[in-house]
Order: sequence, then C-alpha cells, then structure tokens
Amino acid sequence: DLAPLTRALLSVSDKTGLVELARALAARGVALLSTGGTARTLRQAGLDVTDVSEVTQFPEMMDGRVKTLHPKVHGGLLALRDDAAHRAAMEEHGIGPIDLLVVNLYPFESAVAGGADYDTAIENIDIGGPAMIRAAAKNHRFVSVVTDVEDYDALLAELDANDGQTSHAFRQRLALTAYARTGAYDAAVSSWMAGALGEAAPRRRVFAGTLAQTLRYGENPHQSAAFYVDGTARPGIAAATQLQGKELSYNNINDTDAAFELVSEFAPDTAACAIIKHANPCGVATGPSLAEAYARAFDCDRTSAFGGIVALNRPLDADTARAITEIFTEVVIAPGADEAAREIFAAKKNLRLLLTAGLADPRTAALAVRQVAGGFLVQDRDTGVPSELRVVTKRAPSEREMADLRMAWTVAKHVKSNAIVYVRDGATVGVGAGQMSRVDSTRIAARKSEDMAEALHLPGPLTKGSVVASDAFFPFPDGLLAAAEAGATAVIQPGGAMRDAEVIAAADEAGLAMVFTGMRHFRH
Ligand code: 93A
Repeated sequence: DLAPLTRALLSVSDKTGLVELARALAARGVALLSTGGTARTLRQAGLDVTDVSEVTQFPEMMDGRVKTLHPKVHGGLLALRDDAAHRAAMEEHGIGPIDLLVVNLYPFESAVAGGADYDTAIENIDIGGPAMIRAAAKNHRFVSVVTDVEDYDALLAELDANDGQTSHAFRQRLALTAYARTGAYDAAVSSWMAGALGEAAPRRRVFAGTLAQTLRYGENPHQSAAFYVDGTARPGIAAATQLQGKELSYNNINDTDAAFELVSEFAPDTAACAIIKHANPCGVATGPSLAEAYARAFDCDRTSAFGGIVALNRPLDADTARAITEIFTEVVIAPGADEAAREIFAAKKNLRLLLTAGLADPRTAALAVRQVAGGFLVQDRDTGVPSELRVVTKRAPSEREMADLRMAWTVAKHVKSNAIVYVRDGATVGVGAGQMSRVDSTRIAARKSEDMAEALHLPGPLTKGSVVASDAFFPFPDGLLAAAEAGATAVIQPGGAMRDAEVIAAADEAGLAMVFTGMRHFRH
C-alpha cells in the first residue's frame, strides 16, 4: 500500500484529454512536471506546472533531442522506494520521486504513413519517451505509467477507488501495456528502415502492430480476438472505412481481405467482382458493367454466394447495389459508392459497406506472416507474375482462350490449394478449393458447375467450353483428363512435373491447348 501520488511527469505528443487529466490530478494534490509543449498547453489552461528543465537544471537542447534524459528524471522513476540505499542516493543528489508518468511518443507511425521523408522520419523517433516509459514500467512496484490516452479515465477511477493511489495489479497492467507500446514502436521503426533500405528479405525483422479494434470473438464464439494494424497504411481491409452495418467479425475481416486482394488484381478499366466464402472465391467475373460482373460472378455458384462477401474494383453504383441486396450478403467492399447506391444500402441496416481509397496493388512487396506452434513463418507476399506463358501442346490457345487462361491463373492464386479454376468468357464457372487431391478439386468444381447449370436451366455444365487453371502442376494426366471431361478446352499450369511429357501427350490426345507458367501459386 503506497502513499497517495505526489508527483506526476506528463510529456505527450498527442495532447488529447491532457488538460482534463492534468486538472483532475491537480485537484487531487498531485504536483505536475512537464516538458516544453506539454507544459505550455497546461499553462494555457491555467494549470500550475514545473518544467522538467527546472528540475534537471539543463535546458531542453539539440532540437529537443535531449529533454528528459537526466538522472533527476530517471532516478525519480527508477528508485526503489523501500530500499535504504536508493533513498540515500535520492537524498544525496536531490532526486524527487515521480509516482506517475504519462507519456505518448513522437508520432513516428503516422509520420511514416503520411509519407514523411527519411530525415523527417528519423526526427520522429522518440528516444527520451521510451526511455522513461521503460524505466517507469520496470519500477511498476511503485510507479504508474500511462501510455494510452484511452487509459486516462481508468487511471482517475483507480485513484478514486484507492485513496489517491493505484493498486499493484493496475500498475502491472499499465506496465504490460507500456512495454507493448515501446516494443511496437521500435518494431515500426525497424520495419520502416527495412522498407527505406530496400531490405526485402524476411530476416532481421520484428513483427508488431497497434491494436485497432477488439473483436466480439474470434473464428468461434469461445475464442477472444482483436484486430491489429501494422502501420503500413496499404490500401485494403485495415485502411477501409465502414459506412454502415454492424461491427465486422473476425471471419468477416479475414474474408473481406481475401475478397479485396483478389478483386484488386483486376484493373478498373474492366469492371470486376469477386464473391468470397470462407476466404475462397465462389465466383469471380468481369463484365461490361459492374452489375453484370456481379451477376456473372453470382451465377458461378449461387448457392455458396448466399451470405458471402462481395468485392468490387469500381465504385458501387445503384444497379449493382440493387442486385446485391436481392440476396443476403455479409459485406461489400469497393473503392467508393455513389449517392444512389448508398441510399439503396441504407435500407439494409445489417449489410456492411466498406469503402477504400483505391485498389490494393497486388505487386507491392511486403511480408506475409503466419503462426505455427512456437514460432512464425515469414515469407514475401506472393507478387509473382510468370515471365512468359509457354505453349507446350500441338494446338496453341485461341485469343479468347488465352484471355480466359490468364484470368483463371490470376484467380487460382487466391484459391486454397489444391486450386482448380474454370473460366469461360471472363467469368469463373467452377472453383475447386482446398482439396487434398488435385483430381478431387478438378471434379468438385466440375460437379458444382453441373448443379449450377441445372439450377439455371442451362444445357450441360457451365464448364463446357471453358479453360482451366491449376495452381501447381498436374503430377499425372488424371486431373487434366478430368478437366477435359468437364469440357475444358485449354489448360494453364506451372509444368515441371516428372511426368510432364505424359501429361502433354494426354493433352494433345484430348485436343487441349496447354500453356506452362513456370511458376506456381500454392496457398496453403
Ligand atoms: O527527442 S526526445 O527523444 N528526447 C527526450 O529527452 C524526450 N523526452 C520526452 N523526445 C522526448 N520526449 C517526448 O517529447 C515525449 O515522448 C513526448 O512525445 C514529447 C513531448 O514533447 P512536448 O512536451 O515538448 O510536446
């Protein structure tokens, strides 16, 4: 049980809530110490403040690089109050205790996200702040350290509940938050430097993010979950603005990300739509208009599209909005929405509409991280594009087949392996995802397309006259032959199997045209 707080040091870049907090502390008899800009703000609000420079007897110098880096500050934060030798040292050197530290750091992350040049970014690296935070957090047995504006109210409530002090458990939680903050801060600096130096390799890297949102639950209701942003401000799910609808769930965020990354592969000069279920596309299509692209994507697998996530590569318009609202859809994400579309959606309270500033760039280099037991797997994002498409069969694909092959290949990159994607006239007509056998993926996609043809009262499977992409090579002719049986006339695949010759011969025999990409797109 500690005596009530006597002295607090406030040094904040983000001055939100500062005056209210300081006033509440002053009202509880806490003396306030502060650095330049923070002290100025407090004085302007009529509060009594002592400058840190008065305590240290050193001016803030070197453009503020050295303000609080002094034993009178760090001794006051680090001294063990119950240690005779520490107390003697405080006495001898005139060091007063600092019981509460309120710091938020130079806004390095937002400076970098805002496009700061190299020197500006460097100047935004806070040194004194993290030093104080780490010192106070280490000494949480005696010192409270607040690093998040959102904790101001909790601090005041805690002081009320504990006769002007905080409980040990509360200080421990503050310390935990404090180290998370300094850890994330240095991670942001390191990641920025990696980018600035063009150090693309996933070595010497640290991963951390800033809590953006706690989620109601995780993949399942018994799992707790949260959403962190990495500060790169890449266009996509993290930077999107939600216009309406209830809060996104964990699965929504995951699926919406998959949807937007996929649709961003399609340049907006042609309208495109991707519908996602369980992070896999159940329909992707281009079209002369956005509404038609949506309708064609929907027709690939109407059953699965129910409750899906829809991503568009152009601003949402009224026609498309109307078509989407005809069935239950969880989320729509698009680079904008016009007034009429917004009005149509407004009537559907539960439908979430997310708007982005633009499309994601599928070629942007970045790292992809996945967790395994006891570690992280880190790799470059899959930005690969085949340098050439090599025709390996007697028959070369027609121009129409070639365009569809390219699209099928692009979509296959976004489908869980083993991925098989049938495309006809710029629309998927069958997607086989996540099967342990490539032949199964090939057959499942074809079977679903038969079901769809039946539902749409069309003769024969939709895969008739389509082309097919496989994310990795066909090890045997069986998968390829299954695709031919479903009606595919052309094939795109990496090649490179031991039995390539056998597979090519089978393709020739079946009259298929086939191209090799020399590159695969596993997505496990
Ligand atoms: O340049 S610093 O790294 N050197 C310091 O000694 C120092 N002490 C506090 N930056 C330092 N700070 C930071 O100044 C704090 O972390 C806070 O973000 C900011 C508050 O400055 P002001 O009170 O002048 O607005």
